[in-house]
Amino acid sequence: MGRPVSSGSPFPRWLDADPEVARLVTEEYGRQTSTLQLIASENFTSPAVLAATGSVLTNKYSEGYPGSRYYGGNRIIDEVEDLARRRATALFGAEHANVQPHSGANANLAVYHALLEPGDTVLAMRLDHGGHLTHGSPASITSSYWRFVSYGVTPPTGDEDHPGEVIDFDQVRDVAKSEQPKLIVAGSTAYSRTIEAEPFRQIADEVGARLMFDAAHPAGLIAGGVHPNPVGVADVVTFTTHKTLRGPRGGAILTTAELAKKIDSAVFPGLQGGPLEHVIAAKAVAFAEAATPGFRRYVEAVVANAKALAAALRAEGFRLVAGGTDNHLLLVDLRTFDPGLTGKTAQEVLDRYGITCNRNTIPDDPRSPFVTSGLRLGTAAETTAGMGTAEMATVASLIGRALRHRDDVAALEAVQAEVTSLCAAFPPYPDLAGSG
Ligand code: DSN
Repeated sequence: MGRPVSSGSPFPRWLDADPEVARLVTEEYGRQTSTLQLIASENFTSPAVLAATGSVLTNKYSEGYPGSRYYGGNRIIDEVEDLARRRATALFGAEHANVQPHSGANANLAVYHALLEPGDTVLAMRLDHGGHLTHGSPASITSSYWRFVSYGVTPPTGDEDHPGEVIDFDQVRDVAKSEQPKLIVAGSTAYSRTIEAEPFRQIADEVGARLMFDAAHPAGLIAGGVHPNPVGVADVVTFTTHKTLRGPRGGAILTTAELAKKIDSAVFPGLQGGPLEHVIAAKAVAFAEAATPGFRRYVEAVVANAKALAAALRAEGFRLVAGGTDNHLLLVDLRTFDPGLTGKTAQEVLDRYGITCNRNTIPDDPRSPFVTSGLRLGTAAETTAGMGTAEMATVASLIGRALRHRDDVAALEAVQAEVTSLCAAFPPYPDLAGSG
C-alpha cells in the first residue's frame, strides 16, 4: 500500500483509508479537470452537491414517502425529501414531484408502469433519430412490456434557412391516428432544436392519449428559462438531475395532483426499494441553485456557447444536423469534413488527446450505432468551468486539427498540449483544488 494518494488532492483525508480507491478518485478528478468535457449529458456539480452526495444520509433506509415510511428514524429524512419535493415543484411550477427515481431510465419506466397495461401502445421518437433506449429500443426492457411505434425527423433540405431534420409532426399525427397509442412520449437525447410540448399535446388529445415529456436533457434550460416549460402541458414530465440541471446523478418526475398517487406507487413499491436520500438531499441543493439568477445566466451562456461552437465547427467543414442548435447540444455530421471518418474513430482519436465526447448516429445514418457518422457535443460542463464563446472557437479548431491530422502524432500531441493549458485556465473546482 504506498503513500496516501490524496495528499494534495481536493478530497477528504478520510479516503486515505482506502488508498486504491483514493488513487482512482484522484486520477478521475485529474482527467475531468485536465481534458475537455464535451459529453452533452455531463456537467460539473457544485461542491455543495458533492458534499450532500457524500453525506451520512446514505446510511438511512426510508422505503415509502415522507410521513409514511416502513422504517423508524425518518423524522429528518422526511424533511430532506419534503424539501427536495417542494423545491422541485416550485422550480418547475408543477403540482407534484417524485424525487426518488435513481435515474432517468427508472423515471421513464415508472411512468409507463403507472399509466399503461402490459402490451399497450406507446408512440416515441426513433432511437436513430434521437430517441432514448427507454423510448422502446429492442435492447430495452420497455420494448418487452409495451408495444412501441415511432416518429422521426424530417429529411435534410440543403436549404440553410430551413434545413429540416426537425420533428415531423405530420408523421407524429399520422402514426398516432393509425396506431392509437395510450401514451405519446416527447423528448430526445440527441436533438439540437427546441421541443415544444403543445403540438404533441394537441395530437395526444386528438387520439385520447396521455403525454409524457422526457426532459432529461433540457431540464436545466427549462429551469433557467431558456427552453419552454412542458409542465402544465404534458401529463407527466420526467428528467435527470445531472445534465444541464447540474445536480447529482439521478432522476425525478413532475406530474399533476390527479396522477400523483399513481406515479408515486409506480416508483415505490412498483419499481424501486429504498430511496437514495443522500442523492435526494443533493437534488434539493441543485434545485435551489437552479432557482438563482446566476443559474439563469449560466444556461444563457450554455446556449450561446453551443451556438458559437456550431458556427466554428461549420467553418471547419463539419455539417450540423438540423442546421445548428437552440440548446446545449450539437449533432455533428462528419461526412462533409471527411467521408471516410467514422464517429467511432473520431471519438477514439479525440479521447486519446484530451477531448471527451461521444459518437452518435445521425438521422438515417448509413453506419451502425457502434460506428456512426456523427459526434454529439455539449457545452454544459465547460460553461460551468467558465469557458465562453471565444474558447468555443478554440475548441472547434482543436477538434478540426485533431481529426484532420489524426495520423500525425506530433500534431496530435500539440493539440493535447493546447487542450491541457486551456483546461488549466478554466478549473471547474477552483475552491477545491489544492485544499486536501
Ligand atoms: N445516456 C444519456 C445521454 O447521454 O444522453 C441518456 O440517458
